[in-house]
Amino acid sequence: MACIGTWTFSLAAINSCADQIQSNHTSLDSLIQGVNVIEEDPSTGVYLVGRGSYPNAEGTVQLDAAVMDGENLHFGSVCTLEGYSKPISVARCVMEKSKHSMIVGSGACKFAHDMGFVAEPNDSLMTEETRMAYEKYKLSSQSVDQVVHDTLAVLCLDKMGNVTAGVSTSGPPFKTPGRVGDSPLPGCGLYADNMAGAAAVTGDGDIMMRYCPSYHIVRLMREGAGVQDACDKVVTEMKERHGAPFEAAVIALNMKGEVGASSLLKEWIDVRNKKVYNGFPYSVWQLGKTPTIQIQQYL
Ligand code: SD4
Repeated sequence: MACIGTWTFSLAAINSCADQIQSNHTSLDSLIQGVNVIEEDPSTGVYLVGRGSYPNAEGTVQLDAAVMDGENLHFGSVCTLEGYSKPISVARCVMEKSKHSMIVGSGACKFAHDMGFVAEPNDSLMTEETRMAYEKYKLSSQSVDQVVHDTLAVLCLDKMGNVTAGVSTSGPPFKTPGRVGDSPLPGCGLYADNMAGAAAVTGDGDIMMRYCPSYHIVRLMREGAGVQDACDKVVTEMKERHGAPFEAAVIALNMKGEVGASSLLKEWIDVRNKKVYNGFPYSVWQLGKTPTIQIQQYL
């Protein structure tokens, strides 16, 4: 039993997942509940997740999310969902209650409504902080001071030996309306397969999606690679092929509950408290241990 999540702000999700998994809930139920904790918290929206996220260039919050069940390779995602704060729950419904794997835009909004989710006005998904940032963006036509690429990705392994991956993000602040990143794409933002384990990524999705890193990590594990080696190999390959620096970090979990992480980040500054981390921070829980934040050094 184990779970791992991207960045420091995932700790609340990992705490929730650890509690749920130890209470014999499935990795799928535990993961959705853990991700919902962050999606619903307006104070973590500035990390580009759920309520309180930055809007797109036209002032509309558009969210992407996905979930993948390693037991049967079932997958569900929503892209550019407007008016709903918990996109991963809608993604779960796509996986379990529709005959499709991905629903986007107005179709995703209609699907969410049909599934019983209650739509909110765009304004209630924003906070004073993100409203002001958007006003500043409109005046200067510039992005936020520093382009951020945070995303919440969580991987869980339950007592029954099932692994699940989930991702939720708004994408970059003031993105082009309709832009979809790597997060809701299977094999890119996330992948889970009980034959090997699960992986997920965070960073510049416009670049990372070209490398299908999550599938690649899981495939390497399936072929016998250790979880850390698989992460390092895939990140090294992206770095070499891309040539120029970009933001990328990966997390992975194998069926023994061992975790790995790798990144191209020399440092990460927490926008909330300005704390500087020398590498890529992530949260992890493993059976018998307390959930903690660990830091993966630049590769
Ligand atoms: C994306 N990887 O949409 C996600 C989240 C992110 O800037 O990096 N946003 O590209």
